[in-house]
Amino acid sequence: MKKVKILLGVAILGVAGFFVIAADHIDAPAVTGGTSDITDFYAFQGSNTNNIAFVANVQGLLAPADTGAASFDENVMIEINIDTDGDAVEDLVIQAAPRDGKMYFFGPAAPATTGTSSTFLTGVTPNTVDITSYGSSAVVATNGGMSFFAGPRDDPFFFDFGAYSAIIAGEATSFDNPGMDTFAGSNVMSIVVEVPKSMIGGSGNINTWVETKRKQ
Ligand SMILES: [Ca+2]
Ligand SMILES: [Ca+2]
Repeated sequence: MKKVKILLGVAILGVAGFFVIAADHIDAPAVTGGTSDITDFYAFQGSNTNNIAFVANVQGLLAPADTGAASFDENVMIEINIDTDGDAVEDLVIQAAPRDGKMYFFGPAAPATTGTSSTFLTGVTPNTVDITSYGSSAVVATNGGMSFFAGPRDDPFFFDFGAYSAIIAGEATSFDNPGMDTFAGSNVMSIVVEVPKSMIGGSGNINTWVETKRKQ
């Protein structure tokens, strides 16, 4: 489910019909708990049938008391990759990077480089949204049929990590009923982009994944 290089996080993957989820809480040591640590990636139909929404969450397990001080890292780019022709190579990317309280979104557009290295898209005008502060109503920016959000959110992921670990260790054979949501009450830093499917193109089936990349 996960490939890690030093300073690089990748949450994979998903095929088919504009609905995918990839999960990746609890990460490899090089990025665990860091500002580039991906928790989850979601893609699903947007607010109408013509749109698709992408959600990338990082910096998981933020305690409420710590969330107000959490921030996106200005040296970390979050890149949403979209493969539209089934070869598992991105044809389009959406890139997000913060500066001075705003999140800048580039694309979707064809990347100059594919794979593990990325450069910011050139020749496109980024869209911006004020990063929502913890406890405030969501600030959403819209432009050209696209919508953008960036800020802390309650982690929507549900998983009983304690029971999972016990099963893996051979100390249990099944999950408890009810289970315990390890992520209940914890927060993530989230970016959300909704775009018209017409901007994605292709056959309607896509592969999509998210990467975080630290400035070198
Ligand atoms: Ca491709
Ligand atoms: Ca890429």
